[in-house]
Amino acid sequence: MTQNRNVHIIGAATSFGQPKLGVDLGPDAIRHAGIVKTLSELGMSITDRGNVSCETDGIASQYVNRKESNLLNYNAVKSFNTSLAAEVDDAVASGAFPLILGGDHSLAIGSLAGISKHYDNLGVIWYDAHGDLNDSRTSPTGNIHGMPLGISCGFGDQDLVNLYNEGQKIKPENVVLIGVRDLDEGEKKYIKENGILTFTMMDIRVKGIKAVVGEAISHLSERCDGIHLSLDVDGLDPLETPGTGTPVPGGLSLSETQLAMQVLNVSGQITSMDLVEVNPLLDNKNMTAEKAVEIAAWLFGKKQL
Ligand code: 6HN
Ligand code: MN
Ligand code: MN
Ligand code: MN
Repeated sequence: MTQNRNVHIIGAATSFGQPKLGVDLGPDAIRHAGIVKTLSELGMSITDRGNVSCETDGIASQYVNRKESNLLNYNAVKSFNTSLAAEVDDAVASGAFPLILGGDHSLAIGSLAGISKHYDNLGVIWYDAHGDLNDSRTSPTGNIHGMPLGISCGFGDQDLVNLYNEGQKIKPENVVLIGVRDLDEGEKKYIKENGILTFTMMDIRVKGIKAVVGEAISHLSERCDGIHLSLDVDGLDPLETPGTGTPVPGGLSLSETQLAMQVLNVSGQITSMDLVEVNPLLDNKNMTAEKAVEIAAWLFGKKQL
């Protein structure tokens, strides 16, 4: 299989899933860092569909509706993701590879809702320092960006679980976590109870990133009809990607991430991607957005030589 070269960029300029300002500027920061030019030069056909618009009361809702049902900006997250799901669904229906730029990770609720409609057994690689498997009871923060993978697996608030189409979007056995090093107690329990294939940073230090990504691909390719990559830039070490809201030391280096993306590119199995949690207000001269562009370029076949 070769990777789809027809790429639709979708800006998911949301910060509703967490309280820090600026992550909604992530999609434009990644555009400024040259995502369209870089991927075009690799021979991809790129359509930038712009930023998803939606009916919320905008950024003001962060301050006005501080908490609803213990979940920060619950209504805004729901309505944003409903709009995003429709846009992503349309991109996939047109035959494109959707590349969703974030924005906080709560956007994966909508991206997975839109994409999973087109697959019977969508696989997901979650490249992240976190598991994003909380629900309103296990969450230490009430921030929905710590919940999208759990919600997509059918766990948690049922209105979010049933967003865009009824029911669970992905099966826990079709999920692989890579780079984890900050899990909450409820997330650890969920991983164990559901047998989610998990590669912590310690596993990566022992096995090497190439072997880990190889195992992830072989686990998913035998059971899945497509593989979505959800890449949170905090999966990398904060020295590489400082412009992000929940940095955790001890992460993947840029060259490990390069190797991971090259292994995924060679597999030809990745059918969609989220590139999330880029916050230019926390960044140093847009370097995190620049790294995000590099990461996407490797996934789409950029070579060193
Ligand atoms: N992210 N586990 C913490 C929480 O608030 O639930 C952190 C979540 C971070 C989420 O980085 O996408
Ligand atoms: Mn994270
Ligand atoms: Mn934590
Ligand atoms: Mn995340």
